[in-house]
Amino acid sequence: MKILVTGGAGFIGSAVIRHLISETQHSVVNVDCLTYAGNLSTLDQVSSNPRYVFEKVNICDSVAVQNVFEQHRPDAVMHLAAESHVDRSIDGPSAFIQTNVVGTYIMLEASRRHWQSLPFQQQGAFRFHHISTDEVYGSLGDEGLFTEQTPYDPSSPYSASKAASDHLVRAWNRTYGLPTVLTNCSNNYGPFQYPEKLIPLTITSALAGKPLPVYGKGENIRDWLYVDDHARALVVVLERGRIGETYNIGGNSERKNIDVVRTICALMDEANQDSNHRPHEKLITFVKDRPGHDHRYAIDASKIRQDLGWSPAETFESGLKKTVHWYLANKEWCDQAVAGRYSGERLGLKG
Ligand code: TDX
Repeated sequence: MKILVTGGAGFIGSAVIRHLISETQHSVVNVDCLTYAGNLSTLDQVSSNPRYVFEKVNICDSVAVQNVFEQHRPDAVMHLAAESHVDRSIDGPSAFIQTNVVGTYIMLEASRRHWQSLPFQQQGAFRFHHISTDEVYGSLGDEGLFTEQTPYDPSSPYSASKAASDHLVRAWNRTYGLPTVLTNCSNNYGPFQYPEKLIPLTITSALAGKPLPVYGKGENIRDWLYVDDHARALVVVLERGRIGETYNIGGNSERKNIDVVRTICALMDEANQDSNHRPHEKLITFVKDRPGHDHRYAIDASKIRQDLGWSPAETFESGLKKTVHWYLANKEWCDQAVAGRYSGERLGLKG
């Protein structure tokens, strides 16, 4: 199958492409406009493969998107391109509305035109897979889990834009019959994540001996999913998910933020015995809370496990250890990713 992947130079998209090229026979057309968070070096290990092509295209450019469909005639779309950082959405929501809402609309319309032009048998096999987040469900209290039936209740401009895009995808399925599948995942972590998100920011700041900002009291809970487990789940859903269905994907790894940061500090102490910054825990700094900060996310992933046989391979402990070691071994990648763009400053307080 030829799969058009949007956002393939990003953190999750690049993990999906590495998985598709290394572990399957599918071919890939990577459509990415290379924003600050996009980085083609994430694809070095697969980019010379003849089953891989890159198209530098912004999904908001409908003419360029149309050309990509006409030129490559994909059998499926995996739509991952998105602005993803909650704090940036608080400071500047506009890019989130453009890319996540308008960009998804443009991808849906181009997919619909393309799908309608396919011969009848190929129409049935076509898929539009929209990759989304558990943040669309809002915040949990201390009990309960997000299921596929949880009502939408987004809190941030980011999660509201993803919720809007999910609604568009369902509407294109119900109204036009476009064969869609939708997934909502919990917090991803792993190699190549842009060092603005909690885990890579904590690791890179600890390495540099900089303060480790913990919002509020660090009591907020996230449910962590190793990115390669997520990539594998996405391909399972694309290949075997039922049209019109939604699947939640989570790693069964709920942790308080403060515990995540402390565990990273302990791993850094162990890995970097000669560091002057040991014990890294002394760098932890409690800072003003994020506006609209969701208390807890936790995914019930029983549907994807029961219907499609997927479950995560990594525990949080094994995945976090791999991640810390990856960042320690790839300091240069991090330095280049942020150079001239981001220096670890606090984001999300302009609201
Ligand atoms: O410096 C920090 N200190 C801190 O305490 C940062 C950057 C975050 N936090 C807290 C806020 C959250 O409770 O850590 C938690 C995780 O924060 P982020 O890494 O910003 O992720 P989150 O806001 O939970 O959203 C992420 O998961 C769902 C992704 O960014 C989204 O794209 C995804 O949809």
